[in-house]
This record gives sequence, structure tokens and C-alpha cells, in this order.
Amino acid sequence: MDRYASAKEIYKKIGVDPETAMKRLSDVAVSMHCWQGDDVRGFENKELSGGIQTTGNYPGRARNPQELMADIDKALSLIPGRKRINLHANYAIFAPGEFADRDALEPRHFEPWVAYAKERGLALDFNPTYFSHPFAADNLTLSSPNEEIRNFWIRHGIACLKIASYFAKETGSYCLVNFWIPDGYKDTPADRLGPRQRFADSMDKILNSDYDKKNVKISIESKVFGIGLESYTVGSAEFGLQYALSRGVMSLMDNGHYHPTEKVSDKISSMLLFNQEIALHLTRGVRWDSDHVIRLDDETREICKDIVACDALERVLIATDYFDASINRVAAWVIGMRNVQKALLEALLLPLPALKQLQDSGDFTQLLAYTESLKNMPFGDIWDEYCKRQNVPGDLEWFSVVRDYEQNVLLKR
Ligand code: RNT
Ligand code: ZN
Repeated sequence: MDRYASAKEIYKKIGVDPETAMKRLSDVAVSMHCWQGDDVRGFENKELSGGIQTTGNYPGRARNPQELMADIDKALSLIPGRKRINLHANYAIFAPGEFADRDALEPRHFEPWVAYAKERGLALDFNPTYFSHPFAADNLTLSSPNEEIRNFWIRHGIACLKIASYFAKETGSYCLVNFWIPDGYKDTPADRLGPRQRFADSMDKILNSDYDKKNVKISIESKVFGIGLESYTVGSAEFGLQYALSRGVMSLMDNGHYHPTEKVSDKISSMLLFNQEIALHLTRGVRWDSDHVIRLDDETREICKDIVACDALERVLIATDYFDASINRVAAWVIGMRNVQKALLEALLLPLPALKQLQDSGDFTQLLAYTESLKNMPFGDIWDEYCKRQNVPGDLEWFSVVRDYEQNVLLKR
């Protein structure tokens, strides 16, 4: 018997059908961030700011749209499942000699991305870029006390919603626009309220603009602190949750944006009780919001388990968000994205009704014993089968493809 057939039998014994799991997984779209390919630099040639940081100088970074698109193609060819592409506004593509500042961006500056997406049957998500810009030099954008600066960034937000409307129209899918601003202070502020009032007011002005209200979804991403912004973050968790709920937009939780013992996996069910949809940025923080590549670690698995346990695969919009410049960037994409898919598949292969039953009957001993025993299930055989059916290489095969690409393409840059 081949390994898949035998593994399937073993799963059947615990009441799980791997065919159903694989089918459900193949319907879930994960939005892959474009910014792993070039260390969040974008095409404006500006230094990264906003209290986030990439470290490392591994060779081969994509330096222009052609290189970034080629690298994304290489990564996508090695990742199973449905994918979307998550763009940032600083990845606008200008004609030679042309430039438009962030507040003057137009749909046409993203035409090549739309063509790219359409050729590949991909949908697009979008992010206004409130960093790496002279007007964000002091990390105050939509909450700035300077009205001129605030208005510039409000215009940027409005421009991004127009671009997102264009993405949705062209791709035939919704477009999620995520608002994250770096705004905050290094030291204890005298006034905590003012910046938050200004942020809310600026966001209201953006949301009141004219955009495709049906196909553009909006989320707001909160954060606890940034580098150089240790004492105060305008868009804190409480701000984000309550702003979103009161304005009928989505909350986005990035699992690098909380206190170290606070877990996003425990927040999902509460959020789903009060929101039709929520959004996630999956990442891995090591000691801080360091945005390391996603591993198949306990928290990634628990987040996916909870999404499945809440039967919410359609209500949670999953995106990746990390940037490691110390390793091959294509491999970084592939490792992180495959790990998300793996964690989802693992979750879909759990005998959740039986586990819930043990919990509700108070049999915590068997719940613990069973949960631990399930770690020995032949998950790898189902995963291999999934990769095969999705026409992507298995775990021991994809890396040589990236090595070849490194030798032949990346190291020649
Ligand atoms: C920053 C946020 C944000 C960014 C991207 C580049 O802490 O996580 O999502 O990583 O917008
Ligand atoms: Zn994020």
C-alpha cells in the first residue's frame, strides 16, 4: 500500500477524512506579502522607517519590479494552495522619468501589478504606506499635530482606497486594504488622547471618501510598540478594536504585536463572536516584533487550530508579514507560506468533535493524553499527497529549485 493510502486508513480510524481536509484547504486563500522580496524597500528608493527593521544582507535582493515579480513567481511555484498577493503603496511602478508622491498615487501606477495578477489568476490586497517618507520622518502621520502633514496622509489613504477599488474591479475579487501607521513616541507623552483623536478623525475622513464599499474591505492593524517608539503607540490594541467595531471595518491582528505571553490564538474566538470577519498577519517575533520567517511552531499551529475549531476559514483573512534579509528571500517566502499551509492542514486533520466532547465532559486527562498522541499521526504523508496534487515539489525537493535559482539568477544581480 502506498504511504497516502495507509495514512488515510489511520486517519479514518480517528474519524477524520483526509480527502475532506485537503479539499477544504485548497479553498483557503493566503495572501502573500510582496515585501519579503526586497527587505520592505519598495520602488521609491527610500530608507525603511516606521520603527520596523530588516537585518542581514544576503545577496540577491530584488531591485526593481521585474526582479520582484520574477522572484514572486518562483516562490509561488513552490507553494501549494490558493494564493493572493499583498502589495504596499510604495511598490507603485512609474513610467521612466515619472514620479507621483504618495498623495498623488493613481490606479495607473499599479497597472503592471494588475496585469501580473490577471495573467496568473491572482487577487490583490493592498496597504497604504505610512513610513519610509520625509513626511513620516518623525513617525507621526495620520495623528500628526501638523495639519499639513495629516492632510497629506489622509490624501494618501483616500488614493489607496481608489487603487483598491480598481484592483477589485480588475481581478473580480475583493481587495483588503490594511491600515497600519507607525505613529507613537519614544518617551512617555504628555498627551495620549490628542493623537488618538486625530488618528480617529483622519481615518473617518478616509473612510468617508468615495470608493467601492462592496468589494473593498478595510482593516486596521494595532501594535504595542516599535523601535524608537517604545513608550506609546497611537494605534494600540484597544484603539484598533474599538475604532474598527464602531466604524464597521475589520480588525487585523499581527501576532508580533502583543505582549510576549499574550497569544493571538486565544483572541480569535472572542473576535469572531463580535465581528463577521477578522484579518491576521502571521509572523514570528523573536524577543520583539522581529518579523522572522514563520515556522511550524506551536503558536502558528494553535492559531490555525482555532480558526478551524471556530469553523471560520471563510471569516478569517490570512496574510503573511515577515521580512528576513539574512537568508535567501525566495526560500523565506516558501518556508513561511508552506508552514501556514501545513498548520492549516494539520488543524483540518484533527478530530475536533471528539476533542471538544472530552473537554465538555470534563475529561481533561484523556484530552491531554489524546492531544499529545495525535502528534504521532502520519501527517507528513497527507502533506506530501497534498503537495503532489497541487503540483508543487515535496518538502525534500523544493529547496534545490531555489538553490538553482540562486546560482543562475539571484547571485548574478
Ligand atoms: C508593522 C506591521 C505592518 C508592516 C507592513 C510592512 O509592524 O506589522 O503590517 O509589517 O505594513
Ligand atoms: Zn503586520
